[in-house]
Amino acid sequence: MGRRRTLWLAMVAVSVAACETDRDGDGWTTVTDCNDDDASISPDADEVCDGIDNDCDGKVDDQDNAVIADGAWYEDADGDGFGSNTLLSVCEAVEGSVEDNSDCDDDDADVFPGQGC
Ligand SMILES: [Ca+2]
Ligand SMILES: [Ca+2]
Ligand SMILES: [Ca+2]
Ligand SMILES: [Ca+2]
Repeated sequence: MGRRRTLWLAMVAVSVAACETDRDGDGWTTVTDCNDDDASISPDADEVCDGIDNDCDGKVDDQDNAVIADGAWYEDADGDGFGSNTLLSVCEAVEGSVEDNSDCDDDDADVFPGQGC
């Protein structure tokens, strides 16, 4: 590598660093901010159910275990319609999920509130 090319690379490196801007003023620059035009989106943000990656980890909504869902869905392992205490990280009801968490035995479909609980 020639001296000129080394100098050129050094200049490019300096100008790339100078391009590190924080357009939306959220404290994160274009390098770490996955949306530098929206201050509500940054690695500091909470992941919410809105179809976009709010916290810049590459995972959108309920692909992201950190998601804060609007509702609460619990696992219903035995399918009796009553859920266990296991809160699911989902944005909307999925198969095997219910909005209830009152099942005292989620491994037995014959035991549920009013029936053995
Ligand atoms: Ca931002
Ligand atoms: Ca995310
Ligand atoms: Ca989101
Ligand atoms: Ca159940």
